[in-house]
Amino acid sequence: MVRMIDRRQWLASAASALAAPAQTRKPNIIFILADDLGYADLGCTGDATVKSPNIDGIARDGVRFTDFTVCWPACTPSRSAILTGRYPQRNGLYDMIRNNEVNWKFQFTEENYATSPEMTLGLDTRETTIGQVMKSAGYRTGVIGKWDSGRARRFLPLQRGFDFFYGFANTGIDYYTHARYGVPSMFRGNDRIQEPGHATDLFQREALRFIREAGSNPYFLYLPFNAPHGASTFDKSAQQEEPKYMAMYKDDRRALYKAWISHLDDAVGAILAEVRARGQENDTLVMFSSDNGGTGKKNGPLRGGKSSLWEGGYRVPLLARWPGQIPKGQVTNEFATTLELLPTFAKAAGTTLPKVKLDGFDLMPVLQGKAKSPRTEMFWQKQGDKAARSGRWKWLDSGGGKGLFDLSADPGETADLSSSKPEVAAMMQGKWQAWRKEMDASEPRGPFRDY
Ligand SMILES: [Ca+2]
Repeated sequence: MVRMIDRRQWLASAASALAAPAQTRKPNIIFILADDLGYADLGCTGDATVKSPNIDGIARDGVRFTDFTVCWPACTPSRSAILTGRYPQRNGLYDMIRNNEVNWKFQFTEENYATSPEMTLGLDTRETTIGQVMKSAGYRTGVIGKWDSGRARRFLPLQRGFDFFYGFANTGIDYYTHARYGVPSMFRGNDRIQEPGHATDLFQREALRFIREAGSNPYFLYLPFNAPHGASTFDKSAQQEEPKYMAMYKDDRRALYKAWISHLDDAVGAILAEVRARGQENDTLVMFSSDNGGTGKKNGPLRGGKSSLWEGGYRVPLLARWPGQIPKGQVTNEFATTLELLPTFAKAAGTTLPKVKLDGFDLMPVLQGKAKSPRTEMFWQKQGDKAARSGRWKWLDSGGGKGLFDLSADPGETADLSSSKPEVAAMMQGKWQAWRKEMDASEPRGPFRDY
């Protein structure tokens, strides 16, 4: 008797063979974040005196954005948006976790640090982090470097969706002592540790360890280096960089800053080499950015720097590389923000998004040069300072200046058009107020809003 093939079964298997030609491996994702690296302070973004060949290589092998912004012009809130995919004003961490006493050269003891804001404040535990999203997709997840989202145990990475944490939880340390104004601040997992070494070298070592330990499991590595941020120490004469990096910038007014960048670049090179040596290059999406603009009154062609809502305060480099997926050597002026990172990573991992209001979208088609960015608008608030972007228009109302600017013609924000185009200025102010209303209507989150 001839065995009849079940036709429905045959059709189903033929269809699935067509629909899924090969079970593609979930990509590893390494997101490298520099701290206070300015828009134009890499070789590939315009400063030929800065030696950053490995970071430049990410751009050469992939795509570089010229119009990419963070959500806040300084550390903590900028990172909260990366971790949650939500505006800082929505996730609740919309100002710094930073003890004011440090401004007065206050030397902390363990006892008075324990009850200070740097110890007690953190990203609201009701927020879903990118670590939770990637872990639920089967990824091994790690944070190496500057967490800056809460120092009490319930706020530390191991309690926030990450399998691995090596780094510090507050907003800055000394590169060698790893203390923050007298308080030892380096962690492995939930435990504070003290060991010798330059922070950049230690973070490199731990990144290599994390990659090796992941084995064949897909991994998500969030790698926020503290370089090239200034050292958080009162002893301004204390050494903060290795002589070999300082020697690269003899007689340069910004020698230490540039030495920090070149040291960071070597660490990036070692990590990329490890990925290559393990045969993971084509299975790994590598992205690089900065948490806010560089310090100073200008950032290359951009006006303003860290802490300001001029473009120089929040426009940063974004580089992305994924061989075979992202074409080489692209430079794009498509507009995008860090709000796009969580949806992009989740989509690349093939997982679903958390069931909360997210403020970004999957950026991959833009990274691949296949699509225009859907982002046309963006809003910022830092205390009383407000800014809005819509298309080419930038509106700003801040203690450091105000006006309306056409970024397509005037990226340096030199010509205030608010009196010649009052209707546009009014429209932009209205958009900002509507956004603020939406933030006020969202469910309150700590630590600053009443919840
Ligand atoms: Ca920063």
